[in-house]
Amino acid sequence: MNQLAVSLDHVWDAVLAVLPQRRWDLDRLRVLLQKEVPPTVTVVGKYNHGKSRLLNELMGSDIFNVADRRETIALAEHVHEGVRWLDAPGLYADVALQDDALAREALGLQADIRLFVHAAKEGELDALESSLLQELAADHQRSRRQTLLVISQIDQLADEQQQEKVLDSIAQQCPGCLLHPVSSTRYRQGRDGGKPRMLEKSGIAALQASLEAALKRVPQAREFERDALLTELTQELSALQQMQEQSLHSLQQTQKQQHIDFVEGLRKVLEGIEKDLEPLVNAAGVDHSLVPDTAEFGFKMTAGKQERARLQIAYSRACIAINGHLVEYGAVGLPAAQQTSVRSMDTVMIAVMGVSVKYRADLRRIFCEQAGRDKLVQDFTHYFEISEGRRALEAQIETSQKQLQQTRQALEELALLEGV
Ligand SMILES: Nc1nc2c(ncn2[C@@H]2O[C@H](COP(=O)(O)OP(=O)(O)OP(=O)(O)O)[C@@H](O)[C@H]2O)c(=O)[nH]1
Ligand SMILES: [Mg+2]
Repeated sequence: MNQLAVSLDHVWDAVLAVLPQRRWDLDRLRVLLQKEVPPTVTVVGKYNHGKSRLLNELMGSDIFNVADRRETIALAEHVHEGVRWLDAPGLYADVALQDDALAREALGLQADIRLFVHAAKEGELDALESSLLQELAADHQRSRRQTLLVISQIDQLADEQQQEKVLDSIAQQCPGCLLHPVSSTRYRQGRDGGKPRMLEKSGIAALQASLEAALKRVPQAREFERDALLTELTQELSALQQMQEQSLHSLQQTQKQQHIDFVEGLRKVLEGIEKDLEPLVNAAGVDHSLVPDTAEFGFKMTAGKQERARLQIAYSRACIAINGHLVEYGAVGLPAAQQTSVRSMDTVMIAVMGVSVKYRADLRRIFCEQAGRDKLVQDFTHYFEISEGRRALEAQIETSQKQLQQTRQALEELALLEGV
């Protein structure tokens, strides 16, 4: 494998990974970059329209198989006097779709010049031929690849008048096309039998002249096509890169902003809780909640019971406020690894706050001191960061980064082809 082939493989892999839908163009580009490939002429048309035979006459030797049935079923090539002649199966043979694929490979991938062959006895082009011809004309705009329209087997028409009629109707079907009426049979008879009149009537000389002119344009056309493909691919990759950069940036912004919003929101909730608890935890006088009830009070209400109930209600309110914030940010449940067999315990609230009863000193320490609040923010933020939504966002960012990296790589690789 030579140096170019090795680096081409890298370029292919890199660009194809990002633009798989461009496989065809990449393959064509590869052909164009292999400068040792001679200008390539192929035939396209329906089966039995005389394609193989025409190539043989143009080359001056019977290289390709000719038969009065569907004959050519594989691509065959022959290099003759600096031209690569490529015989292809007839299109729309409908017996084997594979034939069509091969014909299209010759047409789309390999050929610089296409001889579109249509047998005169068929009269007008049919719908499939017309649309293919249009496709090739559109391709010419893009790639500068040339198509010569050949009307073959004209000897099978009754007379000149009928020939005029057929040519006229085909000319109407594709305005602006130069038609090349030919007869391989007349050419062979004229050549072998030394009949100049027959040779002239074969139309082969005129086709050869057109073909020679087209062959002269091939180097220029190849250069144009190569540059056009490189430009198209580069532009597509650049546009993709820009889009991916924007979407990555916006994902990262979202990630950052969500974090800020979660922390700031939580701090606000905690400030509210602190205000709510202040009078309770700093109340003057005896802390009745710490005075245990004895059996003598039975079911009677005591100052201790009342105080403990007040504390419990205030604590519940605090937890409800915090939980509201957690719900808003989707950070309620524990990650799978931390889940227990008791589902009701698998909440971030319980993981952070525990289940122990809280007294004044606990509430003061937890909610009314900076260190307590900082600890809560730290703990809840930890669970927020490993919540499902945050993880998914992180994964999305990672994927975006990888995709962007691939696109950048593809652009770098493609740039290596400039000036090759
Ligand atoms: N009368 C006449 N017959 C021709 C001419 N050119 C080809 N034929 C005959 O038409 C038949 C088909 O020719 P091929 O060249 O094999 O046709 P093809 O288009 O390559 O056919 P596939 O390979 O099946 O797609 C053969 O019998 C040829 O001898 C021509 O100019 N005049
Ligand atoms: Mg053939």
